[in-house]
Amino acid sequence: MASTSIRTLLGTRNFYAKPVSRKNGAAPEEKKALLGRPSNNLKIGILGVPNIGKSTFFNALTNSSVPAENFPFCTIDPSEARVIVPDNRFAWLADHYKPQKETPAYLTVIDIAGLVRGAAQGEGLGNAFLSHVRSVDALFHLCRGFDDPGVMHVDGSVDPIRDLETIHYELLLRDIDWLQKVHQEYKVVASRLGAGGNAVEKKKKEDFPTITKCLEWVEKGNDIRMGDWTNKEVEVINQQYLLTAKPMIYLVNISEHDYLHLSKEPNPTIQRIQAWIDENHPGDLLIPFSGSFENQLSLFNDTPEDKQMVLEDASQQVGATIVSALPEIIVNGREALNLHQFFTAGPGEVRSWTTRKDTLAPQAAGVIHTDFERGFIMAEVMKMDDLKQLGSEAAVKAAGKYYSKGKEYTVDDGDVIYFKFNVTNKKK
Ligand SMILES: Nc1nc2c(ncn2[C@@H]2O[C@H](COP(=O)(O)OP(=O)(O)OP(=O)(O)O)[C@@H](O)[C@H]2O)c(=O)[nH]1
Ligand SMILES: [Mg+2]
Repeated sequence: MASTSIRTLLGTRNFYAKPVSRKNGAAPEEKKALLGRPSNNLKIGILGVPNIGKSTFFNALTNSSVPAENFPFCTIDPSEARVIVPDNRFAWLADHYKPQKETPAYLTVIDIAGLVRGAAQGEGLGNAFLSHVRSVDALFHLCRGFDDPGVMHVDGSVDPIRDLETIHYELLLRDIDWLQKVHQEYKVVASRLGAGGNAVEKKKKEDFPTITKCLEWVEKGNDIRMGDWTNKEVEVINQQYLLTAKPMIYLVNISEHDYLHLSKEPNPTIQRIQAWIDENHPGDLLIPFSGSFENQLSLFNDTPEDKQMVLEDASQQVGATIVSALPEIIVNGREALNLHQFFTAGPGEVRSWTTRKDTLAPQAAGVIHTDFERGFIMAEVMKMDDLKQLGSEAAVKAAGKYYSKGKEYTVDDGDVIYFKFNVTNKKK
């Protein structure tokens, strides 16, 4: 159960304490540890209140056809699909090497059931829903900004800020409940443990101050991801799978008319939501899109020329360049997950490989094959800009920009790598 302090906050609409900007504070010397799972196979979930176009968006984004009907909780079980990440660097490499096979990077997207007020206490799909949120690594927080009397809203009216607050509040409540339980458990261990205890108990005692700090932070109405945590604290936080630790991108589903006229007419809905983000979650990204427009465009996914014609027609009609919002959404989703790409390139295959930001060369090699990591000798690295500028691998070598990197090398986003490894280096 939530504490009295948060209960008092609950009655007020704007219950968020002023978050501390992540940019504040002295620049730490060591590299900041990342919140979230240390995996290369990360997923982004689509989150929001019911019946606002989440599945419609998912279908348009991933070329799928999950049910998207006009009633709340149309989605119950989550659907998962992969979508190609648009990447000019990959396109350039494919064009340059003209390989037999091209393997781009994918983003894994999950369509989650709608969340209603009271979910943390079991309303709607309640805890089942929250466990779906728990299983993803970042969130597209979708909200409804379109008026359509034909599409019902669970709370009776279109009010995106109310909806955003509903979701934030439920995620926060869930974290508070969770942290209170953990705090209670660790407190008991910490108070009865002198210098003794087994390794698990000692760890709990050691982590207790961080859990206390996190609990105090969320009870004041703050998201975990808005905090300025030390690397040691991040390690503790990452073991708790907290919902408010997940990166979030706000997607506002506006009408087709509003989307087409975005560059010409100020949009009060978008402005209001942007102001709300600036006040409550500074630095988070907002991307407007139109579910119905993207849905129509997706009908032409197999005929890109026709899709282009539709976009050109729309551009002519409104006198502005109209593009699909989906590429920007996908690219930013990948960014929110802190994913990087490195490339292997040759006449056989050009391939984009996904690692988490700050991955060392041997672990990046391990994404290709465990043997590559086990028998890692070196990474031969070209920087994408050098390759593009100098025009060929030979020219990069001649210019002395073909680098040999050892096991301490942190792979950069966009590196083109050839790994050298020794397969006779048997597992111990
Ligand atoms: N006018 C309009 N209707 C939309 C738009 N996007 C979705 N809808 C309609 O809204 C209804 C709900 O869409 P879904 O995509 O199923 O919504 P959802 O958020 O996945 O709903 P749940 O799974 O029940 O939470 C459907 O009737 C859609 O056709 C849009 O951009 N404009
Ligand atoms: Mg749905």
